[in-house]
Amino acid sequence: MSIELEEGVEVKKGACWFCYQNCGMLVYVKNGEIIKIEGDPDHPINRGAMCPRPHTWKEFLYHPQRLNHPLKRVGERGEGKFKRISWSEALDEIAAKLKELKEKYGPECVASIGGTNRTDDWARRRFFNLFGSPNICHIAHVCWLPTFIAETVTYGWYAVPDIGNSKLIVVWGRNSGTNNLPEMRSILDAKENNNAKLIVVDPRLSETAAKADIWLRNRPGTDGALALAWINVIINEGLYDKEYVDKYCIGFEKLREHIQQYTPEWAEKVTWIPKEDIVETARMYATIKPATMLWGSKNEHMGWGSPSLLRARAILKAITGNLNRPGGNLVLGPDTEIYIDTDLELNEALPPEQRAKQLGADRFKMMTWPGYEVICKYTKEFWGKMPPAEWCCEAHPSYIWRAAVTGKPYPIKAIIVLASNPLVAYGNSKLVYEALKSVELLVTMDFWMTPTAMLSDYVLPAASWLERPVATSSFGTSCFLILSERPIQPLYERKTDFEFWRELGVRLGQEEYWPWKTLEEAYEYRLEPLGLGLSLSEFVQFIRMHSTTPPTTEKFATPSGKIELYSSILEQMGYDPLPTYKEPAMTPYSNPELAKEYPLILVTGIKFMPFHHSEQRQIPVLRRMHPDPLCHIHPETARSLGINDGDWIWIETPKGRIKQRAFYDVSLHPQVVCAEASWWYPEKPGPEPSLYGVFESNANVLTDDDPEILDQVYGCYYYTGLLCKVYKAEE
Ligand SMILES: Nc1nc2c(c(=O)[nH]1)N[C@H]1C(S)=C(S)[C@@H](COP(=O)(O)OP(=O)(O)OC[C@H]3O[C@@H](n4cnc5c(=O)[nH]c(N)nc54)[C@H](O)[C@@H]3O)O[C@H]1N2
Ligand SMILES: Nc1nc2c(c(=O)[nH]1)N[C@H]1C(S)=C(S)[C@@H](COP(=O)(O)OP(=O)(O)OC[C@H]3O[C@@H](n4cnc5c(=O)[nH]c(N)nc54)[C@H](O)[C@@H]3O)O[C@H]1N2
Ligand code: SF4
Ligand SMILES: [Mo]
Repeated sequence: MSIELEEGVEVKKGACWFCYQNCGMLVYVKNGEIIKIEGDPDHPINRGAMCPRPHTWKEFLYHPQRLNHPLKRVGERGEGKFKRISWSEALDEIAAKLKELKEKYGPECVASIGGTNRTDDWARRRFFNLFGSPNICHIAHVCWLPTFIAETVTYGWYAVPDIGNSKLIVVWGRNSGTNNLPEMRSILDAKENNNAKLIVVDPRLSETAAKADIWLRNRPGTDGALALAWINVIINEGLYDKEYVDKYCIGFEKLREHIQQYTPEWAEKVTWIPKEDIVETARMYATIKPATMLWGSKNEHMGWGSPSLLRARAILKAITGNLNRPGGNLVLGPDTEIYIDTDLELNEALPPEQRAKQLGADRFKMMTWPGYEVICKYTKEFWGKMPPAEWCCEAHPSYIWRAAVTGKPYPIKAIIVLASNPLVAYGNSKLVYEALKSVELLVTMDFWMTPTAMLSDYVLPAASWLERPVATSSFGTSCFLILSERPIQPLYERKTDFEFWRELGVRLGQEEYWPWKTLEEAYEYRLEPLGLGLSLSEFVQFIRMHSTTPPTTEKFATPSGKIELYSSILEQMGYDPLPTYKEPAMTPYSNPELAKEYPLILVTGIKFMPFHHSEQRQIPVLRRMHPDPLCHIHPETARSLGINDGDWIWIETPKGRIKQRAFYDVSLHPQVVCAEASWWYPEKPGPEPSLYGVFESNANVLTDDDPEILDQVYGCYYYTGLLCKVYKAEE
C-alpha cells in the first residue's frame, strides 16, 4: 500500500543501505520504475537528509558494469572469461558441487565470507546451520563485534550511546563526521542544545576532532593505555560514582589494585598524550554528567592492543555511573517482542561435533562457539533472547584462508562470498588471494564484478535496497528493527540474497525450513508476535520501526547479575578478567629492530566520503569527489623525503608495498602516516594479473593476519599502529 500522488505515482518508504545507517527514503515509483528519491523528513534517523550516495541511484541501478545475470567461468580462474547461464543452471550446479564436496570432505569444507552485514545474514546462517558447516564469518573480527562481546561479558549487552541527552560526548577512534552523518548531526545538536562538550581521541585532526573541545592526539594503537589511565585517575581521585559501584558492580577492589600501575605518567610515555591532558579529560568524563562514549572501528584494529581498551571503556561507563542513565550509555538489550535475527538463524540445527570444528575456535574463544555458548546462557536467561550468531560466533577468516591454502587442520574446498570484497577488507590480501585461488568452488554474489568476483566460478547478481524490502537491526545491536517496503521489483535477473540461500537450500533438502517464498513473507513472520495482522507494506507505511522498552530491573545479564568489572566469563574462558595493557606487535617499542628499517607509524584505513569501503568507485560523480587514494603525511616528514603534496608515494611494510598520493596533513605527529583502505580500480583490466588493480593501492597488502599478532581473545585484526616506510614513487 502506498500514498497516491499524481496519477500512477506511488511513494514507497525505503531504507537506504548504501551504508548501514539505513536512512529513511521516499522512493517515487511510476509504472514500476523509480522516478525520484528523497530523504524522508519524518524518518528519525536522517530527518530528511541524504548524503551523496543515494543521489546517484540512477547510475547505480543502470550502470553498464552492474551484474544483471548469473555468470559461469569458462576460462582459467581469473582469466575473466564467463558465460551467461540461467539461475536454475547456476543453482543446480552449485548445489551439486556442494553436495559432492560435503560427501568427500564433510560439510565443514565449505566456508562463507560476508561483509558489513547489509543483507539478510540470518538466511546465510540458516543455510549453513542446516548444511552443517560452522565456517562462516562476516566482518566480526574487523569491525565492532569484539566491543559487543567485551560489553556483554561486563554488563549483559552492548550499551548504546544516548547522544541527544548528553552533556559530554567522548568519540574514541571514530570519525562520525564522514562515517556516520546522522550521528554527527546528533553530536552537533547536543553541542548546540545542551552545550555538550566533545572529546575526540584520534591521531589525526579528523572532521569530528575539528569540532572537539578537546582533541587527544594519541600514538595509534595505544588507546588501551589512555583508557586505563583514565580509570586510574578516576579511582584514585575518588571521582567514581561510589553509590552506583556499591549497588551494581563487583570486582571493584581488584580493579583498584590492578589499575595502580597505569598512572598518567606511564600513559603519557605510551600514548604520547601529555599527562595533564590525560588527567583533565579523565576528570571531565567523571564529573560532567551525563557523559556518553561512542564506539569506533579502530578500537578493534589494534591487534594485541584491543582487548584492554574494549574492557576498560566498558568499565569506565560503569564506574562513573553513566551506564543506564539518560545521556549516558544505555543497555537496551535486544528487541524482545518480535523475532530478531537469532530467532531465524536456526543455530540449534548445528550439532555440537560440527560446532567443535569451527576454525579459530580453539584460539579466539570469545568470538566463536565456546564463548558464544556461555554468553547465550546468560543473555537468554535475562532477556529471553540471545545475540545473533551471525555477529559474534564466527570462524576466524585468517584460519579459513590458511585451511584453504594448506589443508590444515582440514581442507576448505569451497567459499561462498556474499556482500563482501575480501581481497580488500581482510588483512594480508596476498594470502586471501591465494586462498580464493586454491578452492575448488568459489561463488560470489554482488552488485558488481569485483576483484573477488573476477576469481570466481559463479558470479551472481544481487538486488539492492531499491529492489527489495529491508528489515535490519542495523549495527543498532538488535534493540530496534528498521523496516522498509520494496520500491521496485528486481531489474534484469537480479535476486535477493535471501532467495539465493533459500533456493540453494531447497536444492539441498532444506525445503521444510524455508517456508517463506519472499522476503516480504519472511518479514511478516518476524512481526507476527506483535499480533497486528498488518502486511509488511502497511506496517512500514504506518509504523516503520519497532523497538521494545527494556525491562526495568536492577540486574544485569552476567553470571553474578551485577556489572562485572572483574569478568568471571573471561576468567572462566581462560582470559584476563581485568584489562591489562599490551603493546601491539609491530611498534617502535615492541619491535625496535624492525623500526630501524620501517621508521614510520602506519594507520591503515581511515574511511572517507563519498565511498563506503570498496564501493562506488564506478560512479563518475562520486569518483570525481575523490579520484585517488590518499595517504596523510606530515609536510615536514614528506619534505625530508622529497615528497610534495599530491605526489604518488610508495608505502611499504614487510608484507608489501602500495601506491597512494601524499596528502599533506599538519595535524599528524611527524612520525605517523594514515593510508586509506579499500582501494581498487574498476576502470583497470579485470583479468589477472591486474584484478582491477587490487594490489596497487589496497592497504591490506600492507597488513598481516598471522594469528600470533592478532589479539588472542577476540581475534581482532591489526590495522593501526604498525610500522612502515614511505618514499616517492615514479610517476
Ligand atoms: N564514508 C564512509 N562511512 C562509513 C564507512 C566507509 O567505508 N565510508 N564504513 C562504515 C563502517 S563498516 C564502519 S565500521 C564505520 C567505521 O567508522 P570509524 O570508526 O569512524 O572508522 P575509521 O575511519 O576507520 O576510523 C576513525 C578514526 O580513527 C582514527 N584512528 C586511526 N587509528 C587510531 C588509533 O589507533 N586510535 C584512535 N583513537 N583513533 C585512530 C582515524 O584517524 C579516523 O579518523 O564507518 C561506517 N561508515
Ligand atoms: N586495513 C583496513 N581494513 C579494513 C578496515 C580498515 O579500517 N582498515 N575496515 C574494516 C571494516 S570496519 C569493515 S566493516 C570491512 C568491510 O568489509 P566488506 O563489507 O567486505 O567491504 P566492502 O568493500 O564494502 O564489500 C562489500 C561488497 O558487498 C557488495 N554488496 C553490498 N551490499 C550488498 C548486498 O546487499 N548483497 C550482496 N550480495 N552484495 C552486496 C558491495 O558491492 C561490495 O562489493 O573492512 C574492514 N577492513
Ligand atoms: S548516510 Fe548516506 S548512504 Fe548511509 S544510509 Fe544515509 S543516505 Fe544512505
Ligand atoms: Mo565496519
